[in-house]
Amino acid sequence: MNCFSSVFSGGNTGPRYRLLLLSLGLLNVVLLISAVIIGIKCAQIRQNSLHVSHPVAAQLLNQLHDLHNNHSDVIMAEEDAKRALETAVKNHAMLKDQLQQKQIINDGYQKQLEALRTERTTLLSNISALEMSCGKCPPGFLHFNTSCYFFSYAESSTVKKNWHNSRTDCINRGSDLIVIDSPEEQTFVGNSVKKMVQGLNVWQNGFWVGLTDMDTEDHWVWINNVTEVEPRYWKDGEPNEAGTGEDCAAVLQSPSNPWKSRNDANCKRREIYWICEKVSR
Ligand SMILES: [Ca+2]
Ligand SMILES: [Ca+2]
Ligand SMILES: [Ca+2]
Repeated sequence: MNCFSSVFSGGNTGPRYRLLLLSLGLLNVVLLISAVIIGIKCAQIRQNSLHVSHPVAAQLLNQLHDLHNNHSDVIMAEEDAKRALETAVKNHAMLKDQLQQKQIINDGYQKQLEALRTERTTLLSNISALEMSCGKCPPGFLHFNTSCYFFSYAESSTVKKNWHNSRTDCINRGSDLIVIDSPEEQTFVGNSVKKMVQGLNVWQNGFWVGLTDMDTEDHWVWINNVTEVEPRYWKDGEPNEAGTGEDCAAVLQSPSNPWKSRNDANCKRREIYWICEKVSR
């Protein structure tokens, strides 16, 4: 039998009931006191906790604030760095363009310099040639070895004559039509003709020389009565005595083979340039 059954059972219930009520009252008092004490302790603990956590939170807030400020500074610094980089890239591109422009200008100067050097070399060569030939040939004549030469093309590219009138012009200049009597002279004439009429029609821009077969067909004699026995100077297929007869010789441009430069042409009908020769002083 438990306490409650013993309390409510039997006839002697008055003192037991009062004892029970007293016990419950004491228990309530004890519980109340305990609750009050616990409440006071909790309040104290809470208050202490607040006293402890408040400075830490403030410190954390300060640090957070500092971090926020630092983050803003970093962002601003990053933006400044971006702008500086963009400016540097633009400056680099501009400098690159300027460098390329200066390179182009420099290349142009280099080419002009090379051209001037070449021209200087040519002028020095011409001066040397002029010094060597100075006083040795009349005006309009070129000096080579022991002779002076007049190329009519150098005086006029529009005046052309037949063989007879060409020889007359040479005689009027105190000379005669050229007599080519050495390989060196052949080379000199070939190179000179090439310089003057290269690119023009070959057959219509030749130069009369003092060589004919007027007296005996196919017996070629220079105007100084020396017979030409060298066949290698004729162009391929020449002399061919074409058409109404061809008894006078001319030198034509022959870039591919300077030795094969001669052609026989009609002395009276063909009008071309001519070359005079006279002994130098
Ligand atoms: Ca000669
Ligand atoms: Ca002939
Ligand atoms: Ca011919």
